[in-house]
Amino acid sequence: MAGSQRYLRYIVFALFALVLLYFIGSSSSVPTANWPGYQETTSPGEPSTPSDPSKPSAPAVSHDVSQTAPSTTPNDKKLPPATAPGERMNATFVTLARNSDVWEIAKSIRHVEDRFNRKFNYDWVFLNDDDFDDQFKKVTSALVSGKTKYGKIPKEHWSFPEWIDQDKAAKVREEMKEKKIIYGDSVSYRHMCRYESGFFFRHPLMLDYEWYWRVEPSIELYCDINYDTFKFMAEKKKKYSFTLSLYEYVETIPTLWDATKNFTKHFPQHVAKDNSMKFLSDDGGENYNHCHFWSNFEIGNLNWLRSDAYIDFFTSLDHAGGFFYERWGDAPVHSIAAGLMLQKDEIHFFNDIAYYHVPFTHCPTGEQYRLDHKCSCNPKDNFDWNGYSCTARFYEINGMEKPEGYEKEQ
Ligand SMILES: Nc1nc2c(ncn2[C@@H]2O[C@H](COP(=O)(O)OP(=O)(O)OP(=O)(O)O)[C@@H](O)[C@H]2O)c(=O)[nH]1
Ligand SMILES: *[C@@H]1O[C@H](CO)[C@@H](O)[C@H](O)[C@H]1NC(C)=O
Ligand SMILES: *[C@@H]1O[C@H](CO)[C@@H](O)[C@H](O)[C@H]1NC(C)=O
Ligand SMILES: [Mg+2]
Repeated sequence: MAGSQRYLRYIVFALFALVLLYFIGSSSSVPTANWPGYQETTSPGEPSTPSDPSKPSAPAVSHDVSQTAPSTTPNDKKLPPATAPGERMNATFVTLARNSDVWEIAKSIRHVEDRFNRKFNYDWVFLNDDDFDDQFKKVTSALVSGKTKYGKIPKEHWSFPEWIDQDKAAKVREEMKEKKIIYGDSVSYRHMCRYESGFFFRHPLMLDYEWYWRVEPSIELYCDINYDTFKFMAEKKKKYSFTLSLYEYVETIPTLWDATKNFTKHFPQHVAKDNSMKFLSDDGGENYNHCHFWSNFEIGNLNWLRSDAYIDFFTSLDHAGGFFYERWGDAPVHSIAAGLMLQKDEIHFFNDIAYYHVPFTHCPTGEQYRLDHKCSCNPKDNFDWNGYSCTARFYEINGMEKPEGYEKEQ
């Protein structure tokens, strides 16, 4: 008995010695610095590893460390609180995605969480025409700080309406393929555009919310957002917002404006008096200039999209058939709706949300702003004052003064 006890004590001691040696060894070897365990035990301010500094193990503290240590400066900037205080809005993020988008949406979520949502913990709704698989749910729910919800799109919202002539639609896809129009031959892209135009805000999971922020796979955010953007929208009485605007590819929407004019003729009551027609048209509404807000980013009001005005607009367009006979995008559809049916001052340009969706970047104009908000975008990449952007026009029709230094970015 006594012998086996001594034996046990010996093993325990040997193990302790091994652990000690491991710590001393790893504190000087570069690659292990990435191990979470290592970082935890050596984070600044905490007592360091159990090595005795008087022991000859000192050489284990390598010359690298002793040379760099005096030159490191403590971060004296005040860190923001982990979570913003105050009440939350009735709001959610929303993403339409396929299971195969999991890693690209994972990147997007990480950007949104790091720059904004870790402070606010808003929910995130994921929608798909198929069932989400376990991996998609596991990865995304681990990344989102709020609740995650997963919805399947009902078949009626992701198929051809009965009034669509299938042969005519197929012929168009063939022609567009020959003309090499992007996504011109895709059926699923058309369902996607129609869904984002007319249905996502009516999905049962979305009925629980008043505000949404749309996020697509592979987007990036480049500056800290330190206030509640949903609350801002509500307080300023905004209904729709954007970060990038540009001219739509004409070949995809040849008759969208005709369908719009037909709508306003039948529903003049839905047209706002102080609207943004000047953003959409250079001749008082006769022709569309193809300006639109890029809808892969949107913060908006769901009750507006669920209003009679918007639903009548979508239904009218849907019957005209352009989602299938042409290739109408949800961006011009949302933009025309916002431009005609909202008051001018209900549309907001989020200059402070630095955003990227291939191939365009919105990087806020003004160096001090970028420094204060820890922005990582190159101001040279900013698209706002480029000739293909419609953002200068938005400034002009709203009598807004362009930010200082914009000329240098043209
Ligand atoms: N569930 C599902 N989601 C889709 C489908 N097609 C596109 N989406 C999603 O719809 C959104 C828009 O699709 P994208 O492929 O990004 O279209 P895009 O932004 O015009 O083009 P990209 O430049 O390729 O990003 C994204 O959030 C996609 O994940 C589809 O067939 N099924
Ligand atoms: C959030 O908004 C939706 C849509 O307006 C509403 O039905 C729901 O009751 C609201 N929830 C809360 C908690 O206010
Ligand atoms: C014009 O709009 C009305 C009402 O939405 C619709 O009934 C009619 O079919 C439309 N006409 C055309 C040519 O799209
Ligand atoms: Mg996209």
